[in-house]
Amino acid sequence: MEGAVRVQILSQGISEVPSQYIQPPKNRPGSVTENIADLSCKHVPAVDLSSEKESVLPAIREACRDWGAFHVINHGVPTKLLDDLRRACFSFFNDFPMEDKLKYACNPNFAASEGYGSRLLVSSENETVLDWRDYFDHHTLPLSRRNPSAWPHFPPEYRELMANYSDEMKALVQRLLALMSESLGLKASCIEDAVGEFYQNITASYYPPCPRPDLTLGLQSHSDIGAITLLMQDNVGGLQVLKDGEWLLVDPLPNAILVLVADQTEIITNGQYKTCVHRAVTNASKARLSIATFHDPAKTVRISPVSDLVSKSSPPLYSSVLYRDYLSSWYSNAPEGKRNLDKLLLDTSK
Ligand SMILES: O=C(O)CCC(=O)C(=O)O
Repeated sequence: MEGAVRVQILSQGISEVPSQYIQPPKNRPGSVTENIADLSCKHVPAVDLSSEKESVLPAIREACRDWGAFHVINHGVPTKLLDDLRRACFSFFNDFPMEDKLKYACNPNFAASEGYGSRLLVSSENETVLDWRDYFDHHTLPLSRRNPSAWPHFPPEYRELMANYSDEMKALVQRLLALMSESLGLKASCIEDAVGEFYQNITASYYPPCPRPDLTLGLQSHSDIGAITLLMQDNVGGLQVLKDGEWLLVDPLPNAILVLVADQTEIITNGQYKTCVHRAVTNASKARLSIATFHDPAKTVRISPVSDLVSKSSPPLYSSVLYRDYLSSWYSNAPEGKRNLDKLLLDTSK
């Protein structure tokens, strides 16, 4: 079954990549240098959450407007938990037999199904080029969706670490959404109220070394579907964000967490805060790990620009959308940057 092919297996001992992983020239990362410093001349901003609110709010406002992304430092999540979870996830992918890992294989017929997988989209029709990536997707919140027995039992500390991390990410996201709301002059609960109860998924992505980083992508260009994503990566590097038409590498910042504004927050803020288009490139020598924590609305929630950000001089830029419909269009059309969000743009010239 094609859904069961793992990149980690096919990457072993090859010098060329199979044709279905070769990107069309327009999507190729160009010559990928192993020296990350060469590529990172512009940096995603970093916000120190231990600073006074007077300096945090403008920093967040600027980052969400100009980048749709920012690192947070001094965020309060224990460094030991970040290190331990990174190590446990890497160990799952790297140290254990494939036959044991495949016992956790996700269902390739359902989008975002929980478990060990390799393909972002269900239908091969729309996914003509595959990502150079394996992943493990965990359904973590609300608690009614959380079933740790569906997560790896090796290494032994994996499940407990993942559950603790999920709780820490929820608390951090609540704090960040409050700051993001206040930075727009809205009441602190405004964005969280618009999103409603969080549907949280955690995806650990594992990018095996790739013999042709110039022809492949670890993860295709996309913006995240939900409201807000928190991402941690290891020190290998490979995440790029699209800024003013240019792909910029995001330097791994030790112990920082990267905040990515996602599509629903762009709608809720009526375009004041921008979703972040990003992708992952591969490299020839080192496996790379990232852990993304997505916070999405329930499928039954209707998302629209908040009334406080809409006026005669600032009309709604997006039509409202039922999150269920947004999800199914994203998964059936393929992301290609943020084209699914662009489809909701209203013509404000009339
Ligand atoms: O691996 C990365 O740095 C990016 C991961 C990502 O964008 C995702 O999981 O959606």
